[in-house]
Amino acid sequence: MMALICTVTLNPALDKILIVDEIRPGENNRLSNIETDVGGKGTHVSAVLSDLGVDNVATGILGGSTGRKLQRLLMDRGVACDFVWKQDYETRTSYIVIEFRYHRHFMLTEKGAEVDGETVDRLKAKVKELSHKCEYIVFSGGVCPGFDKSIYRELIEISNKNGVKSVLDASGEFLKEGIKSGPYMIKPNHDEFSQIMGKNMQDEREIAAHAKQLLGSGIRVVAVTLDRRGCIIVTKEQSWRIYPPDIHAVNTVGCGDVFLAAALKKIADKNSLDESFIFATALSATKAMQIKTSKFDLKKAQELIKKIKIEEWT
Ligand code: TA6
Repeated sequence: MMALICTVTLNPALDKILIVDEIRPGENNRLSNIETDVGGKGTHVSAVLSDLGVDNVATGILGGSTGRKLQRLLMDRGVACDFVWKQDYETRTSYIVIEFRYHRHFMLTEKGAEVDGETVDRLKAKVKELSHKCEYIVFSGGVCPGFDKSIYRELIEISNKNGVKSVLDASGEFLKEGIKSGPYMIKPNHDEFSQIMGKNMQDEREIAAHAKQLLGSGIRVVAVTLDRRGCIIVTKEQSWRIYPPDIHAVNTVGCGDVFLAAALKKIADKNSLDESFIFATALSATKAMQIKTSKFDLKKAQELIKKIKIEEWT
């Protein structure tokens, strides 16, 4: 099978969204509703890609009944699943608490069960196999215990050898190491970017200038997301500052994954980078208006596109 995009999630999750009116310490806080959704970044990107009509395949490590539930949710969304299954292993659950009254939400994530060397090797072999069959490969999300900090670097090296364009969305040491092998695109948020640069930059022009320095190492696109303030996109030839529309956010968990999936869809369809990231900004804004972590509103995004401001920076 030939898929346009492959996603790799080293520590997938099932998202449980717990909705409560108000959290009162020391009291019995009764939930008004519980929703379940695909979680765990790369898997999340896959679900969004499928909803956008993009043929894609998801891999990573899964196990146990939570793993089976997650795979079911992905398949129901139209994602082709080709996971490495591990015995005596349970895929983790992520909890997102939405406190309605104060428009606040909290994400609580498990660190995930430990993987062994044999599973890591099977995963590397799977990435090698899939990287022959797709155009883009997305490595996204946190890593469970048992992986070396060089894992993304190694997986990107495997992908680069097979000529597939890799995209990295990770943090800390894993991101720092990963960028050494020159992925096509990285999408750090402001905190992650500060971590890799070893400096907390507030000035947006300074962020763009530092992002440009990363381009020398084989990276073609750096997309720094600034939460509710939009994003900065840097390439060798051009840079842009994109400002999002004003919206009423109920749950911003998952916005980064919708942003990445939307941008990739447009890039893969050969749209220009500025157009691709404007669409990504609009679609992720519509995600923030939904309770579920991987839902968005395509029709609303078309309206919001008109409200997005973009500046070209030299
Ligand atoms: O970006 C949102 C999300 O994908 C949630 O759905 C949640 O499961 C979490 O991130 C996992 O992030 P992590 O960095 O722990 O892999």
